[in-house]
Amino acid sequence: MFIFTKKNMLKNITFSMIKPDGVENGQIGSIISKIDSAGFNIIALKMTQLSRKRAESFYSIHRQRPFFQDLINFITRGPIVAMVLEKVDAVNDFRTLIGSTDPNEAADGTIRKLYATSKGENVIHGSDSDENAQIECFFHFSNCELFNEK
Ligand code: 3AN
Repeated sequence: MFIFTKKNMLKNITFSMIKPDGVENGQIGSIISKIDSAGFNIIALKMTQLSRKRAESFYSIHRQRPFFQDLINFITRGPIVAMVLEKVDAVNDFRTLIGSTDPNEAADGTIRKLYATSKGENVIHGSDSDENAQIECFFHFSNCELFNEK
C-alpha cells in the first residue's frame, strides 16, 4: 500500500493503458497520435505485461462481476502500454477522448469507436476519477519513473 505525501501527488493527470488488443492489432502509434493531438502530455510511458496477480489487483473492484475471469484472461494475454498523461481536467477530457465502454455506444471519432471491437476488448483504459488516477499511476510506475528522482 502506498502512502502519498504532498510532494508525491501528481496534478492534472490520468492513467491510461493501451490493452493487449490494441498492441496486437498494431494500433499503438495511431492511438498515441490521437492522445498527442488532443493536447495530453505524456509524462511516463512503458510497454509491460501484467501477471494474473497484478491484473486481479488492478481490477479488484470488478472481482464479483460475471466478466471478471474473461477480463483477467484478456488483459494478461499480451503486452500493454501504460501511460501517465497530463492535461488540465485530464480525467474527464480523456474519458471523452476514449468514448463509452461499449464501442457500439461510443461517439464518432473516439478511440474506442475507431479501434475497439467489443465491450470486453475495448482497446484502452482511462481512469474514472482523480483519486483512482493517482492510485493507478503509482500502481504501474515507481516514484523514480514519475518524478525523475536520482
Ligand atoms: P471503463 O473501462 O469504460 O471505465 P469499467 O470500469 O466499467 O469501464 O470496466 C472495466 C473494464 O471491464 C472495461 N474496460 C472492459 O474491458 C471490462 N468490462 C466492463 N463491462 C464489461 C462487460 N459487460 N463485459 C465484458 N467486459 C466488461
